[in-house]
Amino acid sequence: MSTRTPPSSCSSSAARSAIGGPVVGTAMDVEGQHTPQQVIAGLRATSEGEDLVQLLNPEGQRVSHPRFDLEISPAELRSLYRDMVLVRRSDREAKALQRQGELGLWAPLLGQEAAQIGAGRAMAPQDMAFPSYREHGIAWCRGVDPTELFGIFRGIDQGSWDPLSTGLQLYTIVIANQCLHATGYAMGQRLDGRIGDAETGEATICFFGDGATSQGDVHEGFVWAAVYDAPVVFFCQNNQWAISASLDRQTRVPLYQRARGYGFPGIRVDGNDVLATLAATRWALRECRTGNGPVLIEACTYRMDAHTTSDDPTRYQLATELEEWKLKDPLERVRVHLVREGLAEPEFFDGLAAEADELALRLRDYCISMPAPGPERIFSKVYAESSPLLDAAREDYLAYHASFTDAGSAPGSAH
Ligand SMILES: Cc1ncc(C[n+]2csc(CCOP(=O)(O)OP(=O)(O)O)c2C)c(N)n1
Ligand SMILES: [Mg+2]
Repeated sequence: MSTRTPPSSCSSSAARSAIGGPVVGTAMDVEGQHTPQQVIAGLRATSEGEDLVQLLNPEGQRVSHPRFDLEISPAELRSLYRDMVLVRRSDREAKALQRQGELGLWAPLLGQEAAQIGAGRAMAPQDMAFPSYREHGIAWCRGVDPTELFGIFRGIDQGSWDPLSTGLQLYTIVIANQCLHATGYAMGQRLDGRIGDAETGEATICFFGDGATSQGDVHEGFVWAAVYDAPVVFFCQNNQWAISASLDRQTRVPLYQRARGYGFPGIRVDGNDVLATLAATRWALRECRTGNGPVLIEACTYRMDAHTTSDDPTRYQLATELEEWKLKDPLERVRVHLVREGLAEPEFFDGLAAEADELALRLRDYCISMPAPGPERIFSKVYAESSPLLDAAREDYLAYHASFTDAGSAPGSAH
């Protein structure tokens, strides 16, 4: 490709196609209007761009959107805020537990609460979610207790919840792999005739990151989902970074516009706006349940902490970038809105703070007293059914384990 163009953007005006021409549907051409630096800066804007769906701006004011609106009661608004506060508190507690050696690793969600609570609360009980490894807010909405996530991050199990009864598949570490799983599952929903009604039909929602969009699995998932009209919402949390690789290393067009090339709609929402995320995801899931899937949603947000607790973002992220995003904090704008509009009393905030403290204490108590699993567990949790080979390996390993006189020094001991 001979022409290199500035990277894509969360601001539609900055986008150009990979061959250098303007992208259909964008407001203006780049040349003569923006320097490459301005275009890159535009990548990180959630509050700009004419095609960004936003219903609550960073200042906490309701704004209207011609296509998406939301009738929401004060009680529902408080409930969304409560979800975000409690999910953030669990996330912060998990990080502290990791720093104290109680968890092996943690993948923080700080900054992505609105994207996840909006999407999670848009789901109906019969819908199925396919997460990656940072979807703690989705787990919360599906009724999976944060303690269930701790087993994975303490390294003692591979996920302990029931995907069928919760409507949440297990975490996936292999980047983008869940896009194939989700597409296959959604194709099954269609083949089983479980779609057709916006309320009672079923849909699938698949969560992945901006970095994942460069994986072949996303492409394959998009193609199969499109040509089989699979009822799947592809929900991309564009948090601007894939570990240390910034968005301009993934794409030359805004990610939501890629849907067009596959033949399904793509929507870009302010991922720090819980109302916009809820409205757009509700719409997309209803489309899928009706039989009009798939849909791509790009939620523009920001990872306000490290990629994981093993990462040091100060090596590659500018502090000023983080400071800019703090002004778009997903919780703060709802809090300001609730206060300014008189939709919540001080007692509500005090009660919520106490509830968050209680939750954090419960999580900590659970984590530090989590029982270590026996050495046989890795043999019972990988395959659905045993085999002679597996039986032999288990017997060998248990005998080896038993040969240690000091049980605490045996391989596989948690302490
Ligand atoms: C197939 C594969 N390649 C590489 C990795 C290592 N890896 C873990 S997370 C990550 C970045 C993912 O970034 P993104 O999709 O933007 O998700 P985010 O972590 O930002 O939520 C990479 C490359 C992996 N887990 N799987
Ligand atoms: Mg990312």
